[in-house]
Amino acid sequence: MADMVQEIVVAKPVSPVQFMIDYLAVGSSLCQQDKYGLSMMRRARLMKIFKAWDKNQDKTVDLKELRAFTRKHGGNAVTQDELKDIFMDMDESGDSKVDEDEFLKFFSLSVKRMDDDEFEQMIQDMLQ
Ligand SMILES: [Ca+2]
Repeated sequence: MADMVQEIVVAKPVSPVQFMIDYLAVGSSLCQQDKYGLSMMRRARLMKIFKAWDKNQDKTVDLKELRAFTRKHGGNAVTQDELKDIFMDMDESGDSKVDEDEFLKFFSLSVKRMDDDEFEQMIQDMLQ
């Protein structure tokens, strides 16, 4: 416990509560958070999705790739217009490409209030 408190003081995580939960669940190294408050564990899981989207592996996702992915994964839940809106939300720099940073920033907001079960369920749903 003293170790954990020590690490919080040193690491100053964006989400201290999540940090504590992760610390107890997965240990010291995987609970470290990036600047968006994502733990290394969540970050790694999200990057799996990013890689699944990034079909041509150029480390960015364009709208075509996102479309192809949602189509393949039964993405009738969102319309083309909605998908474009989501894409534009992610594409902060407006260069029609979503890079890892933009992707992680976007998802860090959506997953902030999820507990680990909800988070894992979302990942599973998206990778199905
Ligand atoms: Ca790409």
